[in-house]
Amino acid sequence: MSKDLFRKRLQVLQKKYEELIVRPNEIKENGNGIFDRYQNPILTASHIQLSWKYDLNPDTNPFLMERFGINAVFNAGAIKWNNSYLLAARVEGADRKSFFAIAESSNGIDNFRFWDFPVLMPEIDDQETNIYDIRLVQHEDGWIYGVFCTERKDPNANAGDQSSAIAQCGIARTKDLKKWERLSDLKTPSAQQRNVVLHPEFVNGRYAFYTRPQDSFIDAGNGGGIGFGLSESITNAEVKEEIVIDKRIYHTVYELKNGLGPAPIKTDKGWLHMAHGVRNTASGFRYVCYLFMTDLKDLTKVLYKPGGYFIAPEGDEMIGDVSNVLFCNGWIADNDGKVFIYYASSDSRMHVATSTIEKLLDYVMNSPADGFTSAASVTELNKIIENNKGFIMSEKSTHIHISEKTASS
Ligand code: M1P
Repeated sequence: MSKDLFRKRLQVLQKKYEELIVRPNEIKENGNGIFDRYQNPILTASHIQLSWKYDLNPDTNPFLMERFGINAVFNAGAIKWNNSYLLAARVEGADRKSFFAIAESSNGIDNFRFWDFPVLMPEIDDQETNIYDIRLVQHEDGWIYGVFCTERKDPNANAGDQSSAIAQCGIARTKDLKKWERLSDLKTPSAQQRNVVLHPEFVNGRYAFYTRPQDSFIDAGNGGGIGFGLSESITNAEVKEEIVIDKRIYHTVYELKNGLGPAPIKTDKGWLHMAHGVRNTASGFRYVCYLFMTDLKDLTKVLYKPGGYFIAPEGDEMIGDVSNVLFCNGWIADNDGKVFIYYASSDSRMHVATSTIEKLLDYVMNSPADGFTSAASVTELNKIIENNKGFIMSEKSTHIHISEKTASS
């Protein structure tokens, strides 16, 4: 390709890239009243800077080929920092290795732009193969922690088995999200760990972790559930006892496995948690997210837990590298009560949904809990329908017409 053609192709690529980055995001109308979804994903593989994917030197890359393929951008941790909304995204290369990269936006819903370089996370040993799903936590000890999954080939795998892996929890800390200090991996009594989250406050002077004990890499086995445990130290973190605070239950959206999402948000009513639940279907695993609330003093006590999911993949979100997955490991609560929920769809791209603390508390505290049987669901539904008698809008009216019962109440 001539240098002229090279230049023209580069101009087109740059124009398309800029258009994508500055594209405004709008709320999708007619939401469920609990949160709003937005029209566009906020981060995709196309949001990766050209300088990462291409060798931009016409002498060494005359065809202006992509040299470093990016497959997906998903499962981002989130933090509000210096008045900006930062996402630590899981960027997965075409080579299947994941790494973290920080993308920044001034409003939290669009214009997310990656910083110049991805995070160079120090390795803990030469067996660490893949890192992913970071949770960012501003801890009261003054550090920002990144708690993530670190994966190694299972040393006990049969000869020829190139898939079995051991997942554990990696821990790193930073003051500026650029330079990271790697600490020892978390030790727990469980064979494998994924979806570990650091609680933002000390508990009786100790660091508190939410864990997800599991027996093997894919299956929770006899383990599973969202665990909780304390560690004396963060530099050599060890949870000696895991108490399961949110179990897996037969015929629920979290029967196969579950795991905490981001660190919980503190409210005056309790700690608000987002978690994912997984069930198996004829077309593979289905991942959805649900909310629950724990006691402010006793973090192991679940106060409220609505039945079913809070948010599930819909429309285009259902399709991707691993279809039918909605996963969330980042959210930000602003001081004015607005909440930005950063979720990934189908292991492929990032989205935002917005709500408020007031709405999320209303949802968690007033939505019916799971009764665990069809009969219990119908009984609950009948109560709602019964209570709605007299509040039904007139079908003939094109205006909202509230019955006398409302007017007099
Ligand atoms: O592919 C879906 C998700 O699978 C894993 O989640 P879990 O540990 O709950 O099974 C993770 O690899 C996650 O990154 C991924 O989105």
